[in-house]
Parts: sequence; structure tokens; C-alpha cells
Amino acid sequence: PPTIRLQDYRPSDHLIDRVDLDIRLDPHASRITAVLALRPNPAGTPGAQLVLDGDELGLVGLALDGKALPAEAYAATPAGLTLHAPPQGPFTLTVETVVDPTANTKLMGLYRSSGVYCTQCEADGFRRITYFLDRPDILSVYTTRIEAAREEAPVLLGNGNPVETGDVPGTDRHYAIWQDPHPKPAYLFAIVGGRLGHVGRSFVTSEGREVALGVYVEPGKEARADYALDAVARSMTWDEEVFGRAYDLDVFNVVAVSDFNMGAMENKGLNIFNDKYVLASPETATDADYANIEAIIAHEYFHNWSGNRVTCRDWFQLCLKEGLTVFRDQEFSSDMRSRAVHRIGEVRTLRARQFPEDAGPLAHPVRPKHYAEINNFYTATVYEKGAEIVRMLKTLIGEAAFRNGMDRYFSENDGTAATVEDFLAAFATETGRDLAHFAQWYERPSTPRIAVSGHYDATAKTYRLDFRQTRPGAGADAPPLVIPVALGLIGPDGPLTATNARVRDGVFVLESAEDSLTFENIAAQPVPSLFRDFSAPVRVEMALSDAEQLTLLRHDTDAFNRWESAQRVALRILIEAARSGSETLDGSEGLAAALAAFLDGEALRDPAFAALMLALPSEGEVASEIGANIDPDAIFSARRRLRQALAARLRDQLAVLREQLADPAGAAFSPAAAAAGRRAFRNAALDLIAVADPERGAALAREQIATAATMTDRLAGLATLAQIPGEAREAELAAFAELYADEPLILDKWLAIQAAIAEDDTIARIGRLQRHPAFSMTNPNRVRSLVGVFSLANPTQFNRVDGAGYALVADTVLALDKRNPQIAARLLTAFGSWRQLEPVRRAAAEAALRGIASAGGLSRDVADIAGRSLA
Ligand code: HT7
Ligand code: ZN
Repeated sequence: PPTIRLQDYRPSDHLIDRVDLDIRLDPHASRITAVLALRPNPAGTPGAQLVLDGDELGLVGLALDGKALPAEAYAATPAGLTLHAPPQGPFTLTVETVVDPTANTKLMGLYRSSGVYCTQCEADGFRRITYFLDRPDILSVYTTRIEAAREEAPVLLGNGNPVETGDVPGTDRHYAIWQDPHPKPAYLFAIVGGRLGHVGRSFVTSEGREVALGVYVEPGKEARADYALDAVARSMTWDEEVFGRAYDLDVFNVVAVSDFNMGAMENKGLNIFNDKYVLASPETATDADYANIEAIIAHEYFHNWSGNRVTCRDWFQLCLKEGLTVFRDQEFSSDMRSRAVHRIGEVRTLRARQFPEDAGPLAHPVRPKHYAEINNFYTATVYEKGAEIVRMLKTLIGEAAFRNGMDRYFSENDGTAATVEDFLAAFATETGRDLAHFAQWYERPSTPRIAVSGHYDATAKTYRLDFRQTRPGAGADAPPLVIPVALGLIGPDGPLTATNARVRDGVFVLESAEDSLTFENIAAQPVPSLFRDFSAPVRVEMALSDAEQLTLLRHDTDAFNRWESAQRVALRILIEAARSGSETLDGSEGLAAALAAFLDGEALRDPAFAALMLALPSEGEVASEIGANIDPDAIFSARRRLRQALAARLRDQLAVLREQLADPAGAAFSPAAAAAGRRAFRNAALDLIAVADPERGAALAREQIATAATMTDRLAGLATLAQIPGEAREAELAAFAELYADEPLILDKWLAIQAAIAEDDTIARIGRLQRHPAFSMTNPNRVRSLVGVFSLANPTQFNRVDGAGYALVADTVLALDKRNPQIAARLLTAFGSWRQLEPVRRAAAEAALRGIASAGGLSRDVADIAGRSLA
């Protein structure tokens, strides 16, 4: 497939000012009439032919300024429509296409999900609806008439504001007309038609606009939409208060559909969601579901400014909307919940997903320089590392300048398609700083390594920190980065007042390959607390002893680094044990004692934070730190032994705390952070108790499954029991499936729990589950829950020495590729760390990848991932 390069960007030769669409919905032959008001682009090549994009389209009618075009004037294929000599001034082109939404299994363009018509146009789905200049720098004003059989689709929704509805005389059909006054790129276009229930409320913006908010769901599930509706209103208020951004239409609708390639989509005024990120009730949703719904509703809503009002010039600028919007949703969730707990979650996600991506064959800059398939670049690097860059910018320039810079960015670029340069220019102008050096963060892949050494001079009473940054994988000529290092010094009894003119508001800026920082008047050897709140997405290499780390756990004022210090100790123990294979775990007693003291003092005060303290680094994180010659079995075994050691020491204490943190009988359910935090701790405790004493753990888990008042607790009981082989496990799993036979989103979690069982029988179990009525290869949520979770959350079984895990995933990728290449390609990214495996597994993984790469008829999506993985 052709490679598209950032350096080749050229403005379009034509512009489309207005789009008038008439969409007549039909299950197999939906007819789309598009009237496009075109004109040559003054910035384009004069006299250029008009080349419109298409994808699997059939042309059924074409007229220029109302007159049918002779065959020699154009060329139409499923992939494009070319007018050889378009007019040199403004003209209208009327294009008629017919598509089959029922046969559209790619879930891009117009498709049907459980009988509901919906669209997905990002990144390039609009060209599957009509021929168009399908690129984000073509901004048009849309009017859309949607028509359907009233019985089949009583609800008809579009972008913008509703302007008219009515019956089609003499038929059983009706229509609705929607007008969107805001110019937008085609990727933000959407319609929905179907039989849907809804909940709604009104919201008055800070500008006095009354907005009708609606959340549309499968009929009968309206009660599960209230939390999402409330999250919309809270997001609107927050964006007004924190970023000064008010909503700009009279309606804002969210629609939940059950077949969806990603989490959700920010179409203007009509966000379409994967139903798992909308539907929630105490009986059906976990605390994680509630948190995800809140975050994703906010994310898509925030796109209304960061993405829609200011969009991207081209897809290379994807981080401009995605990184910024992730940053905004992270800030929102931190304000709604516990900031420290949320930050730890963000960093765990970054380390689990982005760090390995940066270290593997799929590594790319936050702003890629080329791509073959843009749908493969909706990655952790673009989203999560992109958000970290925005956070670093804020840390560097300070809160007030950041807010002013954001205001400037929005006002200077409103209604345009912008670039990363435009974004940085707003902050440069605002602060008078040159941000060209900082911009390097967007340019090359790699996770920087920061080696730090501390030197205490007892005579001079000075403490010096030496920093050295390297960028493995960024290229030998990669310039050093601008890295904000939030730091402090901790003495044996607590934080020290450590001053240095180069540390402003607690932040030292490392800009060169090497630098040093000296603090005066330091009475005794301190412990440095570095990269507080994870102030930069880097790996820190500093040889602190366990005792020094645990000093941070006891005394640091930075909650993130308190958690990080225990993680560091655990990581050291795990890496040493995995490398040596030795039974002894040097240092586990010290860690257990520190955790015991921590729990004593703080578990009751902040159970959510305490639950995180109990979570060891994941197997993936240990692997990513080891970096080469990885043996997943050795890591698993080391981690299990450390969990056993900690559990043996903490079990009695955990059992007491678990009782103390129980909700009083009859307490009303709350999805808020405080109640969720108590549940998180109790369930982390249950899991460890089960490690120390499987029999007791199994009994407690079964009791919890039977009596749980929330889905969080019921599933946590099941997840704990799933780690304990035996009849009880199988009986509870079977009973659960029966109880929730009509609840696909709950059975997704049931599939996921089983896919993650680290036992030899899991491959066979997955085979059985693939034949279970709860599973379906046609629904992305089901595939992700079973095969996706297996590939990402079951390292020992995915990486089996006999290659059976790789074969399972590879077979699924090939089977899926025919139906839904996007989902197939995403599944294939699980092979991203294959080169770091030990030789036997490496060979087996490579063979599986080569098998895929050499299969005939691959989609561009899968061919791209396979090709880059093997390059
Ligand atoms: N902007 C959206 C990204 C997206 C997407 C969503 C659903 C299906 C296919 C998709 N391709 C790209 C979602 C977001 O990040 O907000
Ligand atoms: Zn987004």
C-alpha cells in the first residue's frame, strides 16, 4: 500500500463549502444523494482535476450544476470519482450512491447494529457513504435529511440542530432534517436511525443557551442511561469552569450502539458510543465501568472544542485533538475523583501500553511522519503520550499561562484545521518562550532514560544531583529533550527545605544531555524524590536502596512517589527473582513490613490509595523493565512468590481491614470515588487472602458472589475464585453465565475473567467459550473480551513455549480480517514485544507473524501491522 508522508502535505485543489445530504435508509439499499457546493481552492493548483475519495462505493447518478455528466467527463471506481475538467469557478455536484448497511461488517461508514442504523466516519468512513474530499482540512456546513420507515426507525438523529420533521405522503416513511451551522470535516458527520429509548434533560450554558441533552439506548434500558446523562451535564459545567468553553448547539445527543470498533466517537452534536461506555446500573456495572463512562463521556464532549471547533489539518496531527483531549478528560476525572489515585492509574496505563509500544517495532513519534493505514495510528503513543506532552507543557509554563495559552489556541484557530505548530505557537506567544526545543517531544519515538546519581558532601553540607538523559531508539542524532523534573528532598524524618534558583515551583528543567543541581545547607544525606507526580514520561534510573525507597513511602509529600517507591522495591525484587530463578526473594520482608505499617496508618483513611499500594507491578511491566530475553513463566513465578510472601505477612491485617471497610447493611449504592475506593480495597484484600490461604479465599469469594450488593463485588469474587482451580470455580462460572444469559456486557467480563486464567487448560477453555452462545466473532466487544484479554492479560498462556497461544490469536486475526480489518489489526498488535522474548518463544511468535504476513488477501490494516512488526 502507498505510504502517505507528512512532508507531502498539500492543500486540496478544491473546497466544499456546503453539503446537502438526502439519506433514504433501507436495510440493504440505502440511497444517498449528496449535493456538494464546490469551488477551486485559491491555495491549490489552478485547473486541477477533481478527485473525490470513495471506498467500496457504487455510483448511481452524477450531475454538475443540475445536468447529467457525459461518461467521458468523469471516471468512477469503487475507490474514487474523478472529474477530468471541473469548472474553474464555484459549481454544484450531485452524487448519488447506494450502500448496503446490513452487509457492512467493517463498521465504518453506514452500518446496522442490532437493527439500528448508525455511521462511523473517523478516520475515513465518510467515503464509504458518498464520494467526497475525505480529508480533515475540508470544512463544510452540512444539512442532512434522513428518511426511513417509521416502524423500523422512529428516531432519526443527525449533526447540529433539528429543523424539520414530517411524514412522506402516501408511504409508511418519515423524515427529519438536521442543520449543523458549524463548518466541520467529514469525519465528524453522523446519523442514527432506529428504535431507541431515551432519557433527557435540559442544560443552560454559561452563555445562556438552553441545550436539550439526550442519551439514546436500546428500548427498556433507559434506566441505565441516567449516569451517562449526568456525566454529560457535569462535563459541560467543568469545561465552562476550567477551560471557559461553552457548548454551541441547541441539542447534544449521545447514542449507545452494541457493535462499535472503538470506545466512542465525537461527531458534532451526536456522539455515538460503544454501549459498554454508556449503560450502567448498580446491578449491572462495576465501579470501573462507572469511571470509564464518566471519562469517555467527558472525552467525547471535550472534543467539541479540542477536535471539532479546532480540528486537525491532516491525520499526522491526530495528537493535536487526541492527546489534548485525553489530557482534558484526565483533568476532569481527577477533579471528580481522587487526583492521586487517578494519576497512578494514568501512569499504570502509560507503562502498560505506551512504554512497550515505544520499545517495539510499532514505535512511532507522537506525530508520525508517515503511515500506510491511519486507523493503525490510534495508539497509546498518540493518545497517552500525547496527553503527557500537554501536561509537561503546563508544568513548564505554569497554570495561569497554560490557561491563557489554551484560550489563545482556541480563539486563534476556531473554525480551522490546525497543526501542532499552531498549538505551540499559542503558548509561545502567550509566554514569550521559544518552544521549538520542547517541540522535539512530538518528533521521534522512544522513552527517554534519565540516569540520576546523588552525591552528598558531609563537610560542605551540600547535595548534588547529576542527571544524564539518553534516548534509546530515537536515532543517534536525536537532540536532548526539555524535561520537567518535579523534585524534592526527603530527610530521615520528613521533607527538607531544599532551595536552588534553578528549581521553580518545585520543578527543575533538564534541557541538555547532562546537567547537575546542587543544594546547600543539607544537614544529612537526603533521599531525592524525583519526577513527582510523574512529571515526564521517562524511565528513571537511580540506584536507591530499598531502605531509601521506603523512606519515600513513609515521608514523601508526593502521593505518586509514595506509591512509586513501593513499586520500585517490588520491581527490583521481581526482576532479580525472574532473572535468577532463585526461590528466595531478597527484600520481600522489608517491603511487607513497610506495607503493613502503611496499611495500619492509612488504609482506613484512603482505601482507594491503599488498594493501589497492594497491587504489584504487572507481569507486563516487569517484562518491559527487563527488556530482553524475556521468560514470561519466570516473571509469573516470581510475581506469584512475592504475592505469597506479602500475603502471608498481611493476611490477618487485611482480614480485619476488610471487615472495617464493609458497607453498613442496607447502605445505598454510590458509584462515587469514596465508596468505590472501599470496594477496591476490600477486593484487593480478598485476592491476597486467597493467595495466602486458597481454601479460605475460595469460601470468602463464594460468599461474596452469593451476597454481593454490587456488580463490582460479585465480579471480584468470581475473579478471585477463578484463580483457584477446582469444582467450585467451574460451578460458580456456570451459574454466573446462566444468571446473566441476557446481559452481553456482563458476560463480556465473564469471558475476560476466564481468558486471563494462567493455566495450561486456558487455550482449550477459550475454544469452548468460542462456541458458547455468549461469544460472537461479529461483535468487537466479545472478541476483545475473550481473545483480546487473552493476548494482553495472560502472558504465560499467550506466550506458551509450544506456540499454541500465538496460533490462537493468529487464527482469530485471519478469521476476523475478512469481516473487520480494524479489529483484526488491533488484535495483532499483541505481538508488539515479540523481539524481546527469549529465543524459543521469539521463534514461535515470529513464525506466527510470518504466517499472517504471507496469507493471501490481507487487509491493508493487518498487512501494515504484520509488516511493521517483522521489519
Ligand atoms: N475520535 C475517535 C477515534 C476513532 C474511532 C472511534 C470509533 C470507531 C472508529 C474510530 N476510529 C477513530 C474516538 C476518540 O478518540 O475520541
Ligand atoms: Zn478522542
